Amino acid sequence: MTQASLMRTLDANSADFEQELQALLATDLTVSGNVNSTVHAIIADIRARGDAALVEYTAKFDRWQPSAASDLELSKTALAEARARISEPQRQALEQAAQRIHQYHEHQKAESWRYTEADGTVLGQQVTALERVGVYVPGGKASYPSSVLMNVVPAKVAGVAEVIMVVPTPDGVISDMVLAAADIAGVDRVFAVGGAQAVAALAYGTETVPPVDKIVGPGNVFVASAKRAVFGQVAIDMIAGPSEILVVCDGQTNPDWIAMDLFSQAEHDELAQSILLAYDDEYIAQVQASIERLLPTLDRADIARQSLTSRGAIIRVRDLDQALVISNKIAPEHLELSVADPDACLPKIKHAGAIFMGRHTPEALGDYCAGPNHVLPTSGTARFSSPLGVYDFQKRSSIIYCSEQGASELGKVASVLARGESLQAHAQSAEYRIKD
Ligand code: HSO
Ligand code: ZN
Repeated sequence: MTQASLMRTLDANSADFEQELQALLATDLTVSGNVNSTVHAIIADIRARGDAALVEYTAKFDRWQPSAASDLELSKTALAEARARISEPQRQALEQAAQRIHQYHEHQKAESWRYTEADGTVLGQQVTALERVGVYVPGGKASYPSSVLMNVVPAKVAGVAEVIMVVPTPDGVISDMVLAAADIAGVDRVFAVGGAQAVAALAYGTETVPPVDKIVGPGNVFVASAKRAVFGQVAIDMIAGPSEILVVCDGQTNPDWIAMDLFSQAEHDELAQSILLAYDDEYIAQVQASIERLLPTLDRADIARQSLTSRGAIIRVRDLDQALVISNKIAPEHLELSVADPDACLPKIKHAGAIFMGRHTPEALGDYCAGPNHVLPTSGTARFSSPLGVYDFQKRSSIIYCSEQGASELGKVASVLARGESLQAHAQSAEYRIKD
């Protein structure tokens, strides 16, 4: 491992690479006991005192005093006004992104299905939408209008009847772009509340905030801890870890492009992780030079530098095949295949949240407007989970409709199994339907 350049360089063929890789990927996401106990107290208080507690926490944590709980809700007019206030290019970009995200997610809709057996028995699956969903939108530095679109649009495409958005308004201030995005995405109601108190209000309901069936959307440690605590009362989406990008490059992409792609994750936060896999020493040196030259030009250079030096890496691999093996071990949230023939790589990719194919597909396009969702599995969880999508807002009911003859035949099977389990009523219930 060399430390001369800003990002550490690892050699995939060195003896201690496996250990180095494990150390690189290690994240400590344990939440302090203090956070959890604060969150549990807030949830209990919201359950006990409803709106009164919600107003008090908002005054305390967001530093503005609602005169009544009804002040917490933003009117439809307020959303429309925010949409009118933003610039024309901003409005058009949000509308275009929303339209493309909508179109992509239309393809994900699961349809109900059924089939009929020879004896007339019908079996199937009926798909229904969740009725009411809560979307948490963070305030402050991670308040992204694009995330409003990414969380709300799939819910709407699924057919969720009511989408309730909560967003903290520190010092009473709220972003017009966030409100405009909410309006464009079709949010039904918006409450200016945040933190664990907002999650508790969505989970259990207060006099003003209606209880929802599922809560989605990113948040700080308090929000994440609250989502974990209310799971079971409501469904939740995955709890996102820091953002990651893995770039695999064949050495033919402009090194400035690769440097900027790595920065695009690194600028999110100090814990974000950007990794490059490449196999040509000369090319690696060129990317390092681009990084050194371009990093100081970023507004968020400090955050990006911290992320790249503490969690970033350039890994020298033997060839493309070795790069893909390592990529599967990492199971990255975002995988950029900056190579001549990304289609040839695709069958070898087993785990990745989103795959960006070829030199002309930077992750940033997927973050905003390509169409697929930017809420993706992080920290290696792409091994077993998928991007947020329409299917996260749908559920399935099984359909069983026996014909007389079908019930008679199945009754015999069920009877034997039920008696084997010593469940007499089950057996007799089935046997009553057996025709002699
Ligand atoms: N890259 C982030 C999403 C995002 N990027 C929002 C810009 N705005 C998710 O990993
Ligand atoms: Zn991003």
